[in-house]
Amino acid sequence: MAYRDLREFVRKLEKEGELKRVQAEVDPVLEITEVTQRVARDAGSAANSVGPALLFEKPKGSRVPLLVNAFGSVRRMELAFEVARLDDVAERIKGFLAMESPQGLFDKLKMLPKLAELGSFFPKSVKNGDCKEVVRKGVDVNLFDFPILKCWPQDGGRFITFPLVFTRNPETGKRNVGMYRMQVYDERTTGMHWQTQKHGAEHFRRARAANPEGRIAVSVAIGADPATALAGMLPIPPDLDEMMFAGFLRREPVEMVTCETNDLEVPANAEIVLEGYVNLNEMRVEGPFGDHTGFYSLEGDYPVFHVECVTHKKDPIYLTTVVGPPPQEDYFMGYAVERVFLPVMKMQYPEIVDVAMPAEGIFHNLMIVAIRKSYPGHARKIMSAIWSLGQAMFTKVIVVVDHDVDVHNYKEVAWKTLCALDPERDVQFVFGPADTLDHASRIQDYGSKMGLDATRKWASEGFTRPWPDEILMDKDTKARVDALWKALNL
Ligand SMILES: Cc1cc2nc3c(=O)[nH]c(=O)nc-3n(C[C@H](O)[C@H](O)[C@H](O)COP(=O)(O)O)c2cc1C
Ligand SMILES: [Mn+2]
Repeated sequence: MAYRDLREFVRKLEKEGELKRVQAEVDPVLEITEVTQRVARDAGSAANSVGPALLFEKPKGSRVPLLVNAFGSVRRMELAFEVARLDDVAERIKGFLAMESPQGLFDKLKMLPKLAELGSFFPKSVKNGDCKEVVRKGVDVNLFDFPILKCWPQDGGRFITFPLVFTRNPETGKRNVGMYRMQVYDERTTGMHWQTQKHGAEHFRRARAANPEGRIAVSVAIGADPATALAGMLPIPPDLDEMMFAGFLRREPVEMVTCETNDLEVPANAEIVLEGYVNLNEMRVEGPFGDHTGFYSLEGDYPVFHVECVTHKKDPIYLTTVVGPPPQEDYFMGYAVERVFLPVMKMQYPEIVDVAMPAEGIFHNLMIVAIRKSYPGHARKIMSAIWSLGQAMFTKVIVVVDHDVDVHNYKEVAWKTLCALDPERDVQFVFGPADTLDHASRIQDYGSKMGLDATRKWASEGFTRPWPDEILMDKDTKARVDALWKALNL
């Protein structure tokens, strides 16, 4: 059974010893970040041994409790998706990808249950939802009712960090949901941090091209059942509905309810919903914001979201996250994405054996890819493939290694990569889109990338010297020493 809503997930986390309640009053301005840093980060960076989720019951200045670090470990991501291992989600995706076009009647019959299952993930419209237990409109709207964090000292203000931003493609009418931070300017206005390559930004651009003086409806849900809450950050293709994907993840359709003041739909189980619009001719300075790079992202001009109506549960929980020096909570979200989408990558590029995005590479700065190399130039072909694959386009450095390198063992990767390189020969530079948060690129959103071909070089690639074997002890000697081992008394 899928989680009904966020609070059911909170109860689950508590039962599993994955959540602590904080009863003392703590200020959402900086203090909650500092507490979260001490709990979540001092527990060490080992993937499975980080601190618990925190439910702040008395954020200073608000009556709404605040949940942070809810997804800050591999275990909690597994609980969120209700699987024993993240690979189980990948296996399910693989099952669907393996559905080849049916050849005959028998094949068609075999596919029916899967197709029915697929159909059952589509979002379902419902008449009413808990998210509307309280409705406030116009001057009764006050974002400061909620314990919105100011995360870091130089932040430009308070930021909503875990929103689901709903818009419709003005041309196709298709829904998009993205997680884009929102800087609170006043009681009823926020920024809308649509980075230029993201789907929300595309909706904005298309609407503006059609009618520069118009506006676009936007609704924002904060806090929902875990699969739905996480769906906003999934790097899936444009016009593929994130709510459908959430339904797939939770194995139950997401129930959607129409907003009070615009025609967008939002998850009925949302804790809090902000309804409003973005003017297509209005931009405002957004930032700085202490970002997941571990540095402040600089000020920039972004669209402005006007909130006309707030709806929420009677006793809502405010879901948020803190980004900052890696690893933070978002590392575990990214790690789950890496695991879950690996089969999709492999389907398109079967030569890919495994990929890793180390926390220190903050997703887009470093991807290590192991391939089964089959032909000359294969490593460079994979680099090009990754640079053209959805949001992997942002990858600043790609390291391609042979299939026998464990990409998750960074020591092995560093050692074997450095040994395999003839730098002038094996480094590939290209230009292309850069992540908006990359502060080193000469121009925002555009910069260079580097690929390292750290595979064994072949004669067919112009390498005529012999390539040495890796040093490994032979089996027989190992067996003899195993037999001797006790007697050696070491
Ligand atoms: C905690 C967190 C905060 C994020 N903030 C932003 C943001 O402010 N702007 C942005 O464009 N993307 C942000 N992202 C990344 C997007 O959510 C992600 O790229 C997503 O796939 C965008 O959805 P879209 O592909 O439908 O545009 C954030 C991701 C996380 C996990
Ligand atoms: Mn999207």
